[in-house]
Amino acid sequence: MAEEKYKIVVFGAFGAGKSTLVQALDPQAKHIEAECAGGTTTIAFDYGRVQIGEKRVYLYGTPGQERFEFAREIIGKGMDGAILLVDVTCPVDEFVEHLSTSIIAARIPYVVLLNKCDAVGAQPDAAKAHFAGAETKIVSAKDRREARDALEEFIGTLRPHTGNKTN
Ligand SMILES: Nc1nc2c(ncn2[C@@H]2O[C@H](COP(=O)(O)OP(=O)(O)OP(=O)(O)O)[C@@H](O)[C@H]2O)c(=O)[nH]1
Ligand SMILES: [Mg+2]
Repeated sequence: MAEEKYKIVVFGAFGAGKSTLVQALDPQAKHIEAECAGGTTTIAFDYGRVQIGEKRVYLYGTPGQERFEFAREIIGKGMDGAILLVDVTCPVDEFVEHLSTSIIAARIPYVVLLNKCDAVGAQPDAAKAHFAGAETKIVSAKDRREARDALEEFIGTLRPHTGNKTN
């Protein structure tokens, strides 16, 4: 049986935890980052691979800064599914709305992962209500088990891709 391949792209605002999620799912993950106030930020993309049984998942994390829209468009090409990662320690803003609208417009299967639920001030219920029309799951991207469970659950809802996806 041919190995099933999935390209999954993680979207989310600046600092939502996309790199943390990809790293939790694949400790060998690579990413290109730059120094910024208070830490680092992704300036190109995160890349990781995860094996779930017969399923090979290629994970791409996007840069969260608004000015990297072009990079998000390139990285998103040919994706089989999208993860919208939302930081529940701050209110959902216009940019997160824009990401959500873009994913829906592209008719890509997606899940909203409500992140940083372990943090002080987390308001997962408010975020869950905001995305009431979508599949949502409460996680902490820092928790490898939770991250893995969320990915497995999402991949289980997708149709297999057996084309010529590389990497
Ligand atoms: N408490 C807590 N902190 C988290 C969690 N996930 C990420 N963080 C922290 O949030 C900060 C930003 O995480 P990143 O993974 O760099 O966020 P990002 O979405 O990749 O950021 P950009 O690439 O700049 O868009 C880091 O300090 C992480 O340690 C989480 O589940 N819980
Ligand atoms: Mg990042």
